[in-house]
Amino acid sequence: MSKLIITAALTGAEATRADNPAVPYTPEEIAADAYACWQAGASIVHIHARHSDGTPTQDGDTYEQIIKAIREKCDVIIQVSTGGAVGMSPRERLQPVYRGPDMATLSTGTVNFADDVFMNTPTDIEAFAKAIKAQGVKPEVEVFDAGMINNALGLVKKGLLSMPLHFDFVLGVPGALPGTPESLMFLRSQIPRDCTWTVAGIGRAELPLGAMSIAMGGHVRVGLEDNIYYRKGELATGNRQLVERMVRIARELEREVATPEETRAILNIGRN
Ligand code: KMH
Ligand code: ZN
Repeated sequence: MSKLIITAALTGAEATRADNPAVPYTPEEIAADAYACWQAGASIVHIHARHSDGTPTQDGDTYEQIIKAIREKCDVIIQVSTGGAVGMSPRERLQPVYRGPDMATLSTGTVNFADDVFMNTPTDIEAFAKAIKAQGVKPEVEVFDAGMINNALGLVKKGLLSMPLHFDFVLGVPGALPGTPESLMFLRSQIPRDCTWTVAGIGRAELPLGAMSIAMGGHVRVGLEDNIYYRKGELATGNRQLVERMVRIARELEREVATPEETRAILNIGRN
């Protein structure tokens, strides 16, 4: 097994401080959390931006501030969201790709998202893949439903994505694949063997699916974007606490945690 890549999904677009007061909003708060998670063992941070009132934004200048503030502190790998928030236009969503991140997410299908629809038309997916490739940014394919794997492999055939792909199985979004071991086993069975994968369990699925992935040789994503609780009825004190728990589980399972440099080698970052 390779060393374990831990991604910290710091902010997201959905959870607010009314849900958990530790959700970071400003570039300074996001950078401070990125640094704390890097110190704890995360080698990638997945970034969304917010206005100071907490509403989500894909504004390029705000992302640039976040990226600069993080890079001043540490060498953690910076992955920007191109998902943004439900209802944003594709043009709006793509802005951070042009601000010098190491990685960017690419959702390869449309999916129900609680009471909303997270729209990703075939035309838009291709445009996103082209932009990510043109910027020399490493894509992470976000899989909320099984058909999204085939859609990504179709983009490889068209020359818009390069193998080996790196997948993120996002499991437990209401309206999408449930956060169960069966979902994870199935998705893992559907990707080519040389591809890498991580799992983002939503809500209460974060802990069991993370532990399962560590044992299976996958990678793991945790953070307040996906889950605001430490355990049932107890809010997480912050992103760092969720990363620290995964590091402890990895140690118990005798899986070493990758540094950012090791993660760059595992994911071929900078070679796309
Ligand atoms: N906020 C979700 C609608 C991503 O970051 O690429 C989409 C999302 C995926 O979070
Ligand atoms: Zn996200």
